[in-house]
Amino acid sequence: MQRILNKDTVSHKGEKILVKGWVYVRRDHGKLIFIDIRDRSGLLQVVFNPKVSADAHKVASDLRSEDVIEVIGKINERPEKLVNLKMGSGTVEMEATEVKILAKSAPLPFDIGKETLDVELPIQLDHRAITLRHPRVQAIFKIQSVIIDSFREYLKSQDFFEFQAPSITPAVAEGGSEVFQIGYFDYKAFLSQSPQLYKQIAMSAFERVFSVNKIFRAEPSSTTRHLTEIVSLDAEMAFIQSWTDVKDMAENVVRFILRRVEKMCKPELELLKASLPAMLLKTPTLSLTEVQQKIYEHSKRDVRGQKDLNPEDERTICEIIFKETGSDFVFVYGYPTKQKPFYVYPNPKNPEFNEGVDLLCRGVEWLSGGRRINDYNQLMKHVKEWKMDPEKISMFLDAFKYGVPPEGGFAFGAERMTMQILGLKNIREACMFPRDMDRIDKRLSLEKEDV
Ligand code: AMO
Repeated sequence: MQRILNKDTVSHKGEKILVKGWVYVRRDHGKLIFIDIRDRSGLLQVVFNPKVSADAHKVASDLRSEDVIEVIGKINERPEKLVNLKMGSGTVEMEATEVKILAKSAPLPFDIGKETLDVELPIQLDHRAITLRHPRVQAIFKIQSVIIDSFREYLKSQDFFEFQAPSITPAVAEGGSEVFQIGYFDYKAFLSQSPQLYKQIAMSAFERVFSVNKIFRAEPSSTTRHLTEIVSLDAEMAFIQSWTDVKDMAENVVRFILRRVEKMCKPELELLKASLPAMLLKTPTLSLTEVQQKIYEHSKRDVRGQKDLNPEDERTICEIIFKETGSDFVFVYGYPTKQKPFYVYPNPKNPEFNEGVDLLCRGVEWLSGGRRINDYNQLMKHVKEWKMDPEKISMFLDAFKYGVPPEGGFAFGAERMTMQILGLKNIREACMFPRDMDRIDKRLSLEKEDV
């Protein structure tokens, strides 16, 4: 007999079919036993009635959460008052005639059969193999997969070419100390902080490129918005007229992603009680100086002249913009040139400030990008001023030596995007296997205690 997925059982009413999956919840109602069986498509209620099969009922009475079973039975329509619309198969149930145990589960450390997982996040992460089975947790990663697919789909529709960036690099692209140094045979190398230099090289050959790559940041602090291993969604495009072309492309990508998530992830969004962020036809766009002035006027906190926005500033400006316009997004451009990496294009009218741009959503920055320097001599000047070793980035510099048009690009962190779209409180919820300064699968502090 061929296996039918739970979600497809509704089109097999009156038929005897085979389903397979994990015991999600078991309820004993006197003589009747109800089991919600979970497979990759969702849940199905199976009823074990001793009058229908005494053998199947006997097996069912010993089943535990997460036992893996296969069941043969008849699909019956549920009486109207017992229809459960929260379940994809909620208009039907199976009346079991045979059941076989494929694998037994050990007792679970906590109950995962409830609608919300009442377990603190660190404990959830300690037991990731189990918590990944919870429908709410699964919904987060189903949506994340749609976000990443949609990023690819939109950029391909705009004639971008996907390339693979390396993870082992000879130099630090983004500057700063957030870099993991690795031993590379007898040499020193780094885990990639960003595919930045490689996407610019690839752009110089293919015009429009994107990549979906792991990046690594040695973030020395534990916050709700930082990971050490991140999925970076990067794009770079040649022949731009202005940094605003880059901003507009980024905005179109976000709009497309939001539309796709809305269309394809309705049950998951409902399960997570998530409402998508509001994006206007034109996202409000302000310079850093204007943002700082607004923060001053609204909250009397004087951050004017600061080199960057801190997390509180990001939250405040998002609140102000939401109140003023209804937009959950705001672009902020024009950062102090010296504050940003060497490749960012200084504003020709006011070179103290650059043509870099960030996109904030619901209080958190989730994208950076902007126009880049494409003139070789100007780039070399910055390489010197930023005290970089030209030898280490010679492949990158070669691209510019041999002619690169005006260009720019941007990058999103997939986890930040997922977190902000779904209104999650901690970025670790938006990463299947999060790494931070305290955790690589297990908590490192616990490892130390073991030693
Ligand atoms: P930036 O360093 O701002 O820019 O990173 C781009 C985006 O990556 C995400 N991100 C992170 N997410 C979680 N944890 C972290 N530690 C972390 N660090 C970064 C954020 C951020 O907006 N090369 C430029 C991009 C460009 O100009 O194209 C860059 O890496 O969502």
